[in-house]
Parts: sequence; structure tokens; C-alpha cells
Amino acid sequence: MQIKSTLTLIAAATLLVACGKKEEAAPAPAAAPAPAPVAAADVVKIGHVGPTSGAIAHLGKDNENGARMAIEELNAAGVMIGGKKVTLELLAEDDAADPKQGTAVAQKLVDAKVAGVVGHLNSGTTIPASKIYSDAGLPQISPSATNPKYTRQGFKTTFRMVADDTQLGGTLGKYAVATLKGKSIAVIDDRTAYGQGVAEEFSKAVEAAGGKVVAKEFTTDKATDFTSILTTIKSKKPDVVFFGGMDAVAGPMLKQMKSLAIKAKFMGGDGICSTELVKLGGDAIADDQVYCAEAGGVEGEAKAGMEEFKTKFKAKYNADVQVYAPYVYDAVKIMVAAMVKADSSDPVKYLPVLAATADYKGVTGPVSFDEKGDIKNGALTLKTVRGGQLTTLAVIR
Ligand code: ABU
Repeated sequence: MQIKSTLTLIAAATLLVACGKKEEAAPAPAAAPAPAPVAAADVVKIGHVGPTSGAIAHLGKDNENGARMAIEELNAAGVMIGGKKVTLELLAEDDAADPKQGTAVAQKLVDAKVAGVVGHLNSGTTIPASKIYSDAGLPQISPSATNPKYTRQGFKTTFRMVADDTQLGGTLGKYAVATLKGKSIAVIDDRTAYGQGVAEEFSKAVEAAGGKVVAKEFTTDKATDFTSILTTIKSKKPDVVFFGGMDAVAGPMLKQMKSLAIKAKFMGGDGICSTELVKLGGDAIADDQVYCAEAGGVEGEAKAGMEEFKTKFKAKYNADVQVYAPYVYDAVKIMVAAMVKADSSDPVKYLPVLAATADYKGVTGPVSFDEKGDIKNGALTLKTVRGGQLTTLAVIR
């Protein structure tokens, strides 16, 4: 547009000179061509979505920081796509862990013409948003949504960095019976896509291992008072209480268990396996009372990369990693690596390359995707709280 209007002025001036009206027609200095704007193709936009407001904003910010760190490192190193250096731009959105807000921001990112999306954090937002990204042909990598349905909708655009609830609930259910020697087990869920799903998988595995589910209760992801369901559960004298939900609910629940003198072990999936849980539960958490599993993990030599990431993250953000930041960091780098390999940020061109990601060496370990977009050979890291710290017990595959 600027070039076109400048040419018009020059043409007009030339015409006026020919007519002997040079003084009247000379273009003002302000009309000199402005520096050419950066061409749109030189900026590659990558979307990130997590709940950066609400009860689990600490988890959403953790994820967003992981994405930002990856983008900054990539820009500093220089990314060449299509024969030129590109600038990666992070478009970070807040879905507040709310499915409706999740679809609204998904559409906003599609309209903003992002090349791909890393997110969302919650299964309850990731699943409905995935239809919007799929319809737009946009690759989506969730670093943390564990409900199996996400990658089982027949979409070619969905990828997941972590193990799913079948693996999580199944492993934890077996552990509750075989290792913690739980015979009678109470199960609570928060009615979200994640909480309900992981609780169902846990219950199935408990029964399969010979344990008995003596109570099934539910709450919500916004509840703060659990007196009624915990009183019901206390009357059943369970050895173990499993909670399918997030740390923001589990922390107060643990405090109320202590007030009601419920001494059962407390278990949950990756949603409670955060540094924040330890703070929220405080002295209501006894050593070796709480067990949880992160839906990924590193062993052996791969541990050094994860430790290095955690140190860098702490130095940069003055905060410990909650759970998923390393998975987001790897997801962004994997997405960009596929663009570089395809030599294009056009989703049509780089999507098949992303799907063929094989043995990418990330800080979360080697990453390859199966035909559904799930991580191949995903790990779980079983943890307990000991001495006020999340402590790793085992990495299980
Ligand atoms: N995987 C636990 C937290 C995220 C989710 O809703 O799946």
C-alpha cells in the first residue's frame, strides 16, 4: 500500500513537472517512503492456552512460562524457515479452565492465524477446543490433558506429550492395592473430564487388583467445603482416599481430612502432583500419606536435562516448576522443529512432519507420537510427600 501510494505521488510529480508546475507539485518530505514493514511471513505465531486466572492459575502460568522460555531460546538461537530467519511470536490466552472460554479463545487463535497451538492444560477445555483446531487444520499439542478421548476423536491435528488417564488411573489403582495394601478404598471426583475419567480408571484397577471401592463421592472443581462427603467417607473406614481432580481442591480437602481425623492415605493423579499441593496442604500432610503420579518422567542420563531445565526455570521466573512447564517447553520446540524440517510454517506442510516426530530428545525424555498423536511409551513418575517435599519413588512405564 505504501509503495503504491509513493509511486502515485512520483507519477503525479512527473506529470506536473512536464506541465511546468514543479513548485506547486513537489512532494513534501513527509511523503518519503517509510521503512518497509516486516513482512507477515517473517513472523510465525504460536498459540498457547492455559488457565492463567482462577483457582489453578499457578498451573496455567507455569505452562505459559514454559512456552515463553522455549520461544525466547529459539528466537535467540535463530530459526530459519523457507530460506529466511523468522521471529516466533507467542500468543498466550487464558481459558480459566472453563470449557466455554476454552472454545472462545481457540477460535480467537484460529482467527489470529497462528501456525499451531500448544495447550490447553485441562482435558475439559482441550477436548472441545480440539474440534475448532481440527476444523482449521491447526496442529495442537496438549502438554497435560490426560483424558483419553482427546486423541481418540479421529482428528489428525491432536498430539499429547504425556501418558493418559487409563495409564494413570490403572497404575495408581494397582499401587493402592498391591503396594499400599489398601483393602477398602474411597473415591472422590470433581466431575470434570479429567477428574471423573481418572477416578473411573482408578476404580476399575482397584477392583481388578482385588480391592474394594467402599464409597464413591463427588464434588466440583470450585468447591471449598468437603465436610459432608468426608463425613460419609469416614463412616466407611477406608484405607485409601483417591481424589480425581486438581491441587487447588485437594489441598483444602487434605486439611479437612485432618480436622475430621481421617488418617487414610490420600492419592491422586498428575492434577495434584504439584509443588503447590505441598503448600496448600501444609501440615495436614503427614510424611508418606499422599501419593500421586506425574504423567511423564525421566530416568538415567535423561534426568540431567530435566534438572538443568528446572534450574534455568527457577533462575528466570523465581518459581519452582509446578508440573507441566517442561512438557510445554518441549512441545513448543517439537512444533518448531517440525516447521524447520518441513521448511514451512504452513500447517498443511508441517503437520505430517510433526506426526512423524521420532525420538526427539527433549527435557522430558525421548518423544515420538503414535498414530493417534499420543506419546509412545509414556512414563509415569510416582511421588509421595516427605519432609514437606514432593519425593520421587519410581518411574514406571
Ligand atoms: N491431567 C491433569 C490435569 C489436566 C487435565 O485436565 O487433564
